[in-house]
Amino acid sequence: MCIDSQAHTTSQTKSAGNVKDRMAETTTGPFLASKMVLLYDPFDNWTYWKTDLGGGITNINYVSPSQSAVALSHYMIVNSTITLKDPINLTDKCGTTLEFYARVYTTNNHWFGIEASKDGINWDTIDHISGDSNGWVKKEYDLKNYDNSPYLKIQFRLASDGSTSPSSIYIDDVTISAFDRASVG
Ligand SMILES: [Ca+2]
Repeated sequence: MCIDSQAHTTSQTKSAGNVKDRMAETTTGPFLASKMVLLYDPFDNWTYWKTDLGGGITNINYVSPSQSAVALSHYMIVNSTITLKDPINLTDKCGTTLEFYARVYTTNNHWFGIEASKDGINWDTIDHISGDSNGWVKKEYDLKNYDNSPYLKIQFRLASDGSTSPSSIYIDDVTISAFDRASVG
């Protein structure tokens, strides 16, 4: 659901209408709105992403058969990024969420960053993970701060201190979804 001031105000305004209008809202209103999947990627291919160094797809580990995305640390590589190629348009969208599965193993001062951007230049850190996830874990993030933005890019980062200790992140089944604002009143 889109719990923001605009949706709320509209709903309140409509509630001032007659009983028939309110009944119509009850049957067609926000509670029946379904979330739209704006991007779903099981990493069968590398169509939607780009990487600077160290990123790609692999069949070593996966949730949905038979590939996932991976970034591996190597000596002298400080940052491996996996970045959405084309921005997602969230105009008139709300309740935006990001979900994916991750399998994380970081050593030393290496870490896995989940980042989002409204311009492809400045990146906000959504989460910062280190250590061993002990297998695949589902991650879910609220991206409502990006609701209605005409531009959203997601970036996964394996940050390394340049040491030779191995770290790896695997990512699968990335899903970005949101409600259509019109469908929630
Ligand atoms: Ca997959």
